[in-house]
Amino acid sequence: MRDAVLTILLDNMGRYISGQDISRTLGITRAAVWKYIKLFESEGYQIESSTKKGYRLTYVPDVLEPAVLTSGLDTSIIGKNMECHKTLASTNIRAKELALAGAPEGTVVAAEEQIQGRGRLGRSWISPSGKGIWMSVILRPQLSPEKAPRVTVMTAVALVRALKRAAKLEAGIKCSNDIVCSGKKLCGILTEIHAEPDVISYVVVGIGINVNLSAEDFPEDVRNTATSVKMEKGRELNRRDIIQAVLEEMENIYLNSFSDDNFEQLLEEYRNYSVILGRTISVVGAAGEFTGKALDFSKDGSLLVQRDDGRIENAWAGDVSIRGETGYV
Ligand code: BTX
Repeated sequence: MRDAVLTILLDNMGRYISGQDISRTLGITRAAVWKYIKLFESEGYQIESSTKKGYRLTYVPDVLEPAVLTSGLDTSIIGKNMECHKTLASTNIRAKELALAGAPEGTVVAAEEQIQGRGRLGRSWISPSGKGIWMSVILRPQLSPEKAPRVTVMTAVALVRALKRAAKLEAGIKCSNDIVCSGKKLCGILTEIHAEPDVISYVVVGIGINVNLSAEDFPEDVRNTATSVKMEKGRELNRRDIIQAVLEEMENIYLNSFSDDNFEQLLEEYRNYSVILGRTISVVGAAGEFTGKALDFSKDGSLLVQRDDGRIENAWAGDVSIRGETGYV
């Protein structure tokens, strides 16, 4: 009932709605509505009350809860089913449990804080409480497993578009898992797939966006290579706007640009956002390290690197780290 009352207020954000209308719609007393209003105020929501006009929601605190994140969300699949947690080990772990149990495509898991946030290759992801977007999306694309990297390409493009739209921030793509701004890491993507030999059964796309972190929120070994939306813009942003933009952009690409026919167009946009194409880079992977020129992205999403001796190698974003000649990018 709490969420139902909140949803009505959110759907009428900035407009008065009478206590009577709310009580009639939900079949509860006006006194019960008033109790919920007091509860929301104690949680940081700002609501104007007028004996004649009713209640008007004027401010939504920066909290992650399904009613807040889904109100006004313009999607038909992604985010229609949503779980929000105060603390999780990792949203990817929770999303994989849900996917295995049959959760519908588009299910989103978000957490205020992750205590075992994970990056690629067993690395950790700093995820302090209330300051970032730590979320995972479950998808079930009808794709053969070798095409799974498309999901990461799609997410990277969606993140760049969403940050531009919701935060007016120009970010770039270092490799498909790594979104950067001012030469520092702003977002990370961890895509995990579960597949039968010839078809993907589910993909969990883990998305980490540093929104309102300050330099002190990062441990010293990460501080020089990490940034946040707040550090770039000089002010805090509400995570809801960014989450909704990300989910909307993801769905837009997923429904319109994901087929074999349209993927080339998406890759073109991806190339435009790349901060490494044409540059000399180091590729660090399990087999060692080599330097070369970042030539292009193949149609499966791998990076083509021309080694100093002329040989061309495919580098898969999930398996390697990429470094600039003199630093992180
Ligand atoms: P990655 O392996 O490219 O990056 C991890 C590396 O980045 C770390 O080793 C560290 O050096 C640095 N790092 C750690 N935390 C941060 C941070 N907050 N900002 C910038 N740099 C950092 C990238 O892996 C993939 C990250 C995905 C995170 C999401 S959050 C939701 C979901 N759940 C989960 O456990 N992981 C994903």
